[in-house]
Amino acid sequence: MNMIEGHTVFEPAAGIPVWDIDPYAEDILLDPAPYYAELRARGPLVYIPKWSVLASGRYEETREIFSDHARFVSSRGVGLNDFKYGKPWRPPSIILEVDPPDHTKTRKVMARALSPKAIAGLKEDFRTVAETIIDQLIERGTFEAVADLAEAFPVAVFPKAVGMVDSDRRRLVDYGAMVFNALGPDNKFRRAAMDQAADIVPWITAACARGRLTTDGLGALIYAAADDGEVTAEEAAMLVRSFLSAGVDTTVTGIGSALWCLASNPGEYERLKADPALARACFEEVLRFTSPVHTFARTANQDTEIAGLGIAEGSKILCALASANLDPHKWGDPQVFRIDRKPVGHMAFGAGVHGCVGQNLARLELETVLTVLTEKVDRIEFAGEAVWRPNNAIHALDRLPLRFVRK
Ligand code: OVV
Repeated sequence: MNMIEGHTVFEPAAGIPVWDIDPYAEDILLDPAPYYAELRARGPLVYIPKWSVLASGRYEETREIFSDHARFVSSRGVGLNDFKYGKPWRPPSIILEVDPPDHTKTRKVMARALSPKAIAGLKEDFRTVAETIIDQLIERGTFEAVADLAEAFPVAVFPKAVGMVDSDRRRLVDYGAMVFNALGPDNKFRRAAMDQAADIVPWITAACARGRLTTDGLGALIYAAADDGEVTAEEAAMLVRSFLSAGVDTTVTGIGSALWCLASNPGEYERLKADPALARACFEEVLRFTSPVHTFARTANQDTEIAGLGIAEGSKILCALASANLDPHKWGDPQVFRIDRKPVGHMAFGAGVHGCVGQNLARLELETVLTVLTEKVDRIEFAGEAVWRPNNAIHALDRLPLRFVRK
């Protein structure tokens, strides 16, 4: 069989434009908006010969693909590699890289551990930590917001919420980057991330063991489901691994991007200060506008079609969630960051049965940070140039020099 990047090579059906581009090129990962605009303009689907994949960047079709877990499966991997043909770099996630009915069981256990009730208990601690960190940053005046706030806050609250005895900021952040870079081709970003696997993966695996978790955290809720026979003890460890895969880099990126949006749009920060109840809506708009997870793939599990265009079984489809979130047909003025837009239906958390199971926790983190900012910080100003960090699946800042002017 003719393979590329771990999946079968296929020819595009009639009517699908061929586009000679590499969506994983560094310049595109750093500044993807022009790529998204052209992707949407070329059609509902394009064929990219460089990696023999289809790509979807319009809102409607991207949503259709994501909403149909039977035709467009996750069990063959949500990156370029097709798990049907090759061994994945790590044992597949038993919630991300799986389809119903297997998915239904693990999703239920995770959804319970991340329920509004479970999350509500974290509120006070999140606020205390946010106040402490932000007070220190105000004292310092200028600081590097990726390390000093976007990473510092989740790494202070999230491992503790999970109940981790071992917490290692660098390894947790880099594991997230590894999981997301692994979804792309074997390019320099994936290789650089994978170089750290020998150090990080055993550490992550050990940290998920029941004996390395407190009895009162989210991790303990997962192991309680093992005691009840809903999942095995091995599956419980795998689900705790999913917390660490999906819960760190994503929220780090969300906080960094929120600060970048507000520093770039001081008028919107003024509106947030005037009405802090908009913190949650502001976060949803940050997600729509910046889409931390820019791309997830699906695999066609049968011959099918989208928008009348043929899709052969085994086709990998890059679903550019970030592009769907910037589609003018859906959003009217997508290039405008407006904290009261309330972008219902944005794709940043995905859609369908795989829609982000941790979104309530992500919202609590961001709502807390944004609320504390409005209480203490009068102005958020750039103190240098924002620099983005290329990643095959995440659109994140590398450095964000800021100044907080106290209220
Ligand atoms: C990158 C990512 C997102 C969601 C879930 C997981 C990973 C997982 O490992 O379960």
